[in-house]
Amino acid sequence: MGENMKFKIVADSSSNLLSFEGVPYETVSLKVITAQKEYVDNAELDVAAMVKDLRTVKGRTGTSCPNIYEWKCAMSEADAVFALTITSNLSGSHAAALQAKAELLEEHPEKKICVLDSLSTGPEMHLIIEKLSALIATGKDFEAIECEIREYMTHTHLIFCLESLLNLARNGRVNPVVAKVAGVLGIRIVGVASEKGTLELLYKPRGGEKALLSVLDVMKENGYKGGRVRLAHCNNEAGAARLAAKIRALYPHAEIKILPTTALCSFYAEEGGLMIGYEDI
Ligand code: X90
Repeated sequence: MGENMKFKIVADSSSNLLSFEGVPYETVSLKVITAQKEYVDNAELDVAAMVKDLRTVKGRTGTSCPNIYEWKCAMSEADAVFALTITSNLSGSHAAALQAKAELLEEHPEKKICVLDSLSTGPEMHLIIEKLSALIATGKDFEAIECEIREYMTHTHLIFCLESLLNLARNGRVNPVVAKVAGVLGIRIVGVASEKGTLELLYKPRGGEKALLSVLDVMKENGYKGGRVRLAHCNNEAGAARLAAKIRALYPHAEIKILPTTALCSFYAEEGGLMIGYEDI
């Protein structure tokens, strides 16, 4: 039974949650890499300084996911681990986590490890981590928690509203034809994480206000009923606050948390970018 087990949640840093209270929690870091520097997505990093550097950086820029060893270390000292990754369709993080699980189980067959593919990232992962923590707190056993979290994950969604697709396009994370049609720079894009865990571009709203309204429309169309919302922004506290106000105007009881993107999401969402995780329950 659950009582004597040491549980732990491990997530990659694309969740923007580098620490979490109440349950043993660790992040494994993705990295942002430029010709000059490597930025590790952890609590020591000055994200604002990185974002500033990125405005003027020359040459190729990219990212890398945590390796098998890093996942293994984070998973090692617990009896029961829930590991949550960015979508396996855009990053090698999930494959690395699965391999880490396989290697750890060979050494310690008694361990319980569940690797979850968020098919998303950022604030949708935030919701899943909070739910995992609540489930662990109930004292349920590992299998019951796994079953419930997988069910919960069918009720969470991600919308994004970006002002540039440049870094996504340059790094092959968005279909190049789609990126070309959308335009990459200076064009606002509203899209969602698709069922397959890829970027699906929906609208090119003219103006920031229209963009926020289409975010709200998409939320409603996808079944938002006033549940929890986690809103991550890259240097756009004002935009996040405006969106939160619009959500609250329609759903006064919505529990909304606003937080800044850390390194990985800041790189891809770019300045002004908003990422919205929400539940349809
Ligand atoms: O392994 C790596 O190097 C990381 C690659 C990450 C690629 C995509 C990150 C996107 C972050 C952009 C808006 C939300 C996209 C939702 C996709 C399902 C933020």
